[in-house]
Amino acid sequence: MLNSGRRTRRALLYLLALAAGFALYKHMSARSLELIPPSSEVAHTTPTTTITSSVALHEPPSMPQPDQQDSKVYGRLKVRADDVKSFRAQPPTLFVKKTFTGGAAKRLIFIGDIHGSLKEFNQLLCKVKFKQGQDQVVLVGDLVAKGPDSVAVVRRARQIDVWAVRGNHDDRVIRWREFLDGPGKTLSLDELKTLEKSGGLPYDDFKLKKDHYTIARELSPDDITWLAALPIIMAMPPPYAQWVVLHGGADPSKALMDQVADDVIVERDITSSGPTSSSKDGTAWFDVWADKMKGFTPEANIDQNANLDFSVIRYNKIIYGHDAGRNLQIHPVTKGLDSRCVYGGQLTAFVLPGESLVNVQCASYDSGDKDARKRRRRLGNDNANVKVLHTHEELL
Ligand SMILES: [Mn+2]
Repeated sequence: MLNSGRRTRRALLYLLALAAGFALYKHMSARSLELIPPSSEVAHTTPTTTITSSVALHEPPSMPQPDQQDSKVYGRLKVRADDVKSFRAQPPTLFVKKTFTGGAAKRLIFIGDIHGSLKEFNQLLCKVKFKQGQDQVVLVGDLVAKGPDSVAVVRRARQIDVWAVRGNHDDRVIRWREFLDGPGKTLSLDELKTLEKSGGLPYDDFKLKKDHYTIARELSPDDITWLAALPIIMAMPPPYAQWVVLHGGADPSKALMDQVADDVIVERDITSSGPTSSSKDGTAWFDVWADKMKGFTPEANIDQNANLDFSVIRYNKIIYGHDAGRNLQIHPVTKGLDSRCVYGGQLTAFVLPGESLVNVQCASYDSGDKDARKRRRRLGNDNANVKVLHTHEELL
């Protein structure tokens, strides 16, 4: 009886702490960090994300099967009250790059889903003869999770000043960090485990056995700010103004400005009811996109005017990742670059001008994830320990 009384008191204290943490979090978020793009760039912000409940920490979980996790719609907010705006959850849907850094046209090197494969990232940079200041690397998202060196990949990406879009795994890490910096701030790992068992974690795709939690803790404040600011869709500057980058897919029935962020980062198929993350329930989104583009003339887009109207459907070539199941997909108007690196496939680069493909063979990192998780656990929470151990210059 004594024990159960103590447990009840402890649970009450714990709820109080959660409520206090959440109140503070609301307060901080309300004063919000406004994302101001550099003046040479234009950000179109996404419409407010759907709010499903104001207090849902103990909402019963819908338990997805492990292999269905990628079929979930990500980013549905459960913790926030209606008036809480989070810049982390709401980066620009569309970010239009109007010029290259330094002004001069450069080689663009698009790279598929890296998933923490630092060694292969550096080997690929080496193989394409990447030169900082002369070339611009553009990542299609999913920099983190599954592979061994997620934090170092983020550091390396920042170091070489990549452009990138948000992938669904980046998104999950960002939401974990947001929770751990906010309502979950005071919770120990044991308390988080208890919360997970009772279905009390704020998102269905939060699983403590996955590595997103650890990565979220290890990223420095600067890392997480950088990662969270990545847009959902990025349009390239002249002379590549018809090229657009996103992680999953685009909905061919909508202009780029009107795309739904939650769909874009997970999309694989189009069904009669719209985009889905499934690759079995409809038509591959890139086939539908190619059909749609038949009605438009690419020439209208090749005036190299970066002030193009993104509020109407127009001719765009799209570079994306996410669909490891379909592997490399190179078509006239779409280029799918996820060639299964983290599963022992290749890491692929698509290079403009010239549309050449370059790849490196990857080690197989995601065979159950256990070893990678153990290595990360040993690193603990001291992000000073996580460094870029080698760079591609050292491989030259
Ligand atoms: Mn993905």
